[in-house]
Amino acid sequence: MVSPSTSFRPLLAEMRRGRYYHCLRMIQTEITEELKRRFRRARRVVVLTGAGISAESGVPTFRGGGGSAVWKGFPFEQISSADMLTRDPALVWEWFNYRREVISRARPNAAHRALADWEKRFESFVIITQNIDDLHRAAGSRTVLELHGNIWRVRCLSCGRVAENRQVPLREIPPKCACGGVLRPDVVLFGEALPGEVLHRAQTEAARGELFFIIGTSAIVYPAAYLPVIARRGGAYLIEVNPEATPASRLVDVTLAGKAGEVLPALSDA
Ligand code: BV8
Ligand code: ZN
Repeated sequence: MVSPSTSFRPLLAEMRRGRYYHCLRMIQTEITEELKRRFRRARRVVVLTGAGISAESGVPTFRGGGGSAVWKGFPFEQISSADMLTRDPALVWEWFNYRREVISRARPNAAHRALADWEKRFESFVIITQNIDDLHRAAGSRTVLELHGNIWRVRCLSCGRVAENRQVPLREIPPKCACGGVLRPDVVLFGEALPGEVLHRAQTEAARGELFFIIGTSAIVYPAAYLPVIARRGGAYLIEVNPEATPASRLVDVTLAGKAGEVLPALSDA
C-alpha cells in the first residue's frame, strides 16, 4: 500500500519544478499494484466529486490556492446563502446568471468522461457530486446524486413548482413562474438543509462502497465532507485525487497528487 508520505514528496518536488509530465509518469508508476488489483477486483465503487473536477472544463473553483472565491466583493459562501437570497434575491440571481453563462460554455473534460466509462465497468457505481454544473450527466454518467442541486433547475417560491430553465442570459431577474411567483435557483445554498432523501442515499452508498474516490474537493463543506468518514467506517479503500492536500488527505489510503483530467484516464489505462 502506498502511504501518502512515500508517494507524495517526490511528486510534489516534481510539481514544484513544473515537470507535470514527469510527475504524471511518476503517478502512473505510483498507481500501485495494490490500487490496480483493487480497481480490477472491485464490485462497488463510489465517487465524491467537487468543483475541482470541473476546473479543466473552465468552471472556476471556489477555493484552492488559499482564498475563497469573491464575486463583486462578496465571498461566495455569503452570496450563495439563504440569508442573501432573502435579503437581495436580485443580487443572488445576478451571481447565478453569471455562473450560468460560464457553465453554459463548459463541456465535460477527460475526468468526467473517465467516470462515465467507469460506470459500465463495475457492478455498482455511484457518483455523489457537490457540483451543480450538470457536467457528469452531460458526460453520460447516469447514477449521479446531486447533493447541492442543479444550476439548470428553478423552483417557485409561491407554488413550489420545479422546472428546467436554460435561458442564458436570463430574460428577467429575478425570473418569474407561470403562476406569477418569483423563482429561485433549485440549489442548496449555505445555511439550507440538503435534500433529505439524496443525502440519505449518499450516506448509504458511502457506507457500502469498496472503493471510495474523493476527487477535486477541498473537503470543507458539510455535510458532504463527512462522507469520506462514513466510507472509512464502512471499510472502504479511500483514494484522493487532488493537486493539493485537504482535510480528507489524512483519511485516505492513496493520494494521487494531480489533475483529475490527467490522473483518472491514467488510472483507467492502468
Ligand atoms: C447545512 C450550491 C444545516 C450553491 C453549495 C458556519 C456557519 C454557517 C454554516 C456552517 C458553518 N460551519 C459549517 C456550516 C455548514 C455549511 C458549511 O459546511 N460551511 C463551510 C464553508 C464551513 N454547510 C451548509 O450550510 C450546508 N447546509 O449545513 O445545513 C441545516 C440543517 C437543517 C436546517 C437548515 C440548515 C449547505 C452546504 C451546501 C452549500 N452549497 N453549492 C452554489 O454552488 O452556489 S457548496 C459549494 O461548495 C459548491 O457546491 C462546491 O462544490 C462546494 C464545496 O466546494 P468544493 O466542491 O470542494 O470546491 P472548492 O473550490 O472548495 O475546492 C476545489 C478543490 O479542487 C480544491 O481542493 C483544489 O485543490 C482541487 N482542484 C483544483 N483543480 C483540480 C482540482 N482537483 C482535481 N483536478 C483539478 N484539475
Ligand atoms: Zn409558481
